[in-house]
Amino acid sequence: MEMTLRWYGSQYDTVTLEQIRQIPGVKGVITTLYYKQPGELWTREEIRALKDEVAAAGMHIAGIESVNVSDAIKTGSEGRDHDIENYIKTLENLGKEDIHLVCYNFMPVFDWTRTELARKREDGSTVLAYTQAAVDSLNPEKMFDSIAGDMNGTVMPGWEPERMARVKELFETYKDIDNEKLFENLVYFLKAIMPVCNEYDIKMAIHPDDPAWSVFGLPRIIINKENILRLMNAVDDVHNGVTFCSGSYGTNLNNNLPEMIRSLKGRIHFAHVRNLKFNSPDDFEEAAHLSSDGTFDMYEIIKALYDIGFDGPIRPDHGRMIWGEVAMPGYGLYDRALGAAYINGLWEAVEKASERGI
Ligand code: DNO
Repeated sequence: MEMTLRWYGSQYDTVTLEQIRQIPGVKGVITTLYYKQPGELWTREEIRALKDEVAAAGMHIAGIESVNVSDAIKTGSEGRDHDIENYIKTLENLGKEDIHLVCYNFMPVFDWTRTELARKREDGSTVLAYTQAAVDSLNPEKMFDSIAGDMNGTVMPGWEPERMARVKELFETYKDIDNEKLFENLVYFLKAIMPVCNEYDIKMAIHPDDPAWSVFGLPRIIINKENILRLMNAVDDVHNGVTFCSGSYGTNLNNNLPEMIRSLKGRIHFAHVRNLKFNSPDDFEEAAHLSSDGTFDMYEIIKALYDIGFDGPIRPDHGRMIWGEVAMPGYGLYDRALGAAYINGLWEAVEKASERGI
């Protein structure tokens, strides 16, 4: 595996490349052209400028998170083929710039959903949290307003104000889309892009839906072992792969994370590793990465990744806000750096134990 950190670009991120470079073991960043709209073409020049900026700080781009998929592609409506054309050209340009991993999602309307961005914990840190009761009592159009005040002046992925201003219209667009239709549209998209992925060896890595159940009655198709394996089989090409996100699949306590990892051998191209602490099955918060702070056995997650021979980028995921840092919720420097150090430690222990036959 390669330890990495997500970075949103110098205009958007409170964390600098210079800081990231000092986290032990991190030489790669996971980044994006954050200003690009879904469906827009990424030029080679823009990609190269980003690459040069990262290289000037002594690092490299280990993957893109995300090249976002447009609503026309997700809903299979007018403009889909045009947007797929742009997606293909973008992948070609990434490939020519020697970038071979792309994370994306196929979630309707909202990317990941949390109901609190700054829940205070006993130790004074604040974390992202979710309660089903809060979602159930909320008008989806008010979702953005209800959390916008806690974004610390940042633009959160999937929660861009321009996008949120169109929430009502977006709901309308998805009104005839059920799980099967959404799945079909995803397969259509993947089949269209596989040739360029093969030509440039670009590994597509779908991010699971978060939380792993339907919110506001919207369809959800990447939430468990059964449906991720169905997708792997529907487009049976190594370039159709997975971002294994423990914090997203883990929102459903019925998902056995190490077992899921083992079932996806050869198809996990990217891993997001974080812990959750469940107060009840309907109320969870994003704990520190440490096993004992949350509900998951992080050792077993890392061991499963090690055992299947996972060799892609891994990144600590949402961190707590600690030590007075003011940053994008979940994406501060300090707790993610602690997460990286912890995951590195687990990996080293698992690797050495295995090499020594322990
Ligand atoms: C949240 C992230 C997601 C993820 C996208 C991938 O913090 O994990 O926004 O990047 O779903 O396209």
